[in-house]
Amino acid sequence: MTTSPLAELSTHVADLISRVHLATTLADLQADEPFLIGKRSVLSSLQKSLGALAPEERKAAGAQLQEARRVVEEAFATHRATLERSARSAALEADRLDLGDVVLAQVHAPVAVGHPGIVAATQRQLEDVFVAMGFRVSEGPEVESDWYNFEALNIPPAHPARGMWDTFYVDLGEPETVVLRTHTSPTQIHLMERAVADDSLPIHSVMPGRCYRRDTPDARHLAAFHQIEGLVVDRGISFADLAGVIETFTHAYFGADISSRLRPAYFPFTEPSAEFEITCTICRGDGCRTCSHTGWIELGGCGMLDPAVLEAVGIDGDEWSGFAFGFGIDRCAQMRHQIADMRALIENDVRFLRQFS
Ligand code: FA5
Repeated sequence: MTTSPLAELSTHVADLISRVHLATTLADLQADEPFLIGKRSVLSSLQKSLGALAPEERKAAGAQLQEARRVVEEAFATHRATLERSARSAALEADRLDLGDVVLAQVHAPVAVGHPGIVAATQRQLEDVFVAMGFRVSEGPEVESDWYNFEALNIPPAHPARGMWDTFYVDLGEPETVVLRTHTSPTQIHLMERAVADDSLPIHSVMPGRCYRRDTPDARHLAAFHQIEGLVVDRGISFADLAGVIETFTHAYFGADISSRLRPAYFPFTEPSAEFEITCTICRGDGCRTCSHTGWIELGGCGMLDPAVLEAVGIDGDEWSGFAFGFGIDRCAQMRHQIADMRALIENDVRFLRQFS
């Protein structure tokens, strides 16, 4: 009687399964695959030997061998899944960033507390000075129509005075009809229109806010800067009232030792007009780079309201008169804190900013 080629099958299956489990890495298992379930496996040799069996025996032996192969392949797949899982966890573990130390370091580091920027702080101080003098504080939009920024201020299209303000236009509506305001003076118009509509004259207001000009930044200029506008509309107002307000403000804000002066100037919306200058605080009047060696720094412009402006907003110039002024908040901050170059205000160097906390 011949021994069946499958006589040792269960031993082979047990051997193959324990060999599967001997592999401790995916690479080992992969390398052994041909010997475990592939062409070089004992199962494949047994498959070939079945050919020698009688047909009726071959069928039963074939089914037995197929079952044995299923069991070994299942053990192989299960072990491969286990090895893949542990390989993934090992990779994740290797990538893990231990934040313990970092978090601890942050908890113990001193926390830097912010504070209002120097320009914002200056704006508040200026508002306080004017409120103490009896003014109210109002605000207007930064994006204006050509009418508010220019026309209502007696600057019609193509007027040569438009060259005084190098303008950023907003791409809205008809070309060159919407602007980033070049000064806070259009807010005067809004205020006067409102006072006429509400029948609430007189006006004693200051209007701080951001303005934009296509100016090349230098020691005294920025492209986005701040002004504070002043407007008084009342009965019997004269140039002496304007000069008194400017003088009182200068001493209240800069101190008694800083002088101011008014010099004749031209603005289309005031007549007469003046430029308002103070002693340069960097050189105390001796002359330096910041004041272009003049000893004086221009803070702003001012003047008596031009009758054409009163007419544009519907105020009776026979009954009411007034004055307006507008000056640079950044320029005030620069002079008050003796900052030689205004560009330092926008460079965000914390060593500079910390000095003004
Ligand atoms: C005006 O803007 C007029 N609207 C002022 C005015 C108001 C006159 C009311 C009469 C009545 P001017 O262009 O000179 O004027 O600007 C006034 C001030 O704003 C300047 O003196 C300066 O302090 C500040 N300023 C102007 N341009 C800049 C700039 N690019 N960067 C920083 N500050 C500026």
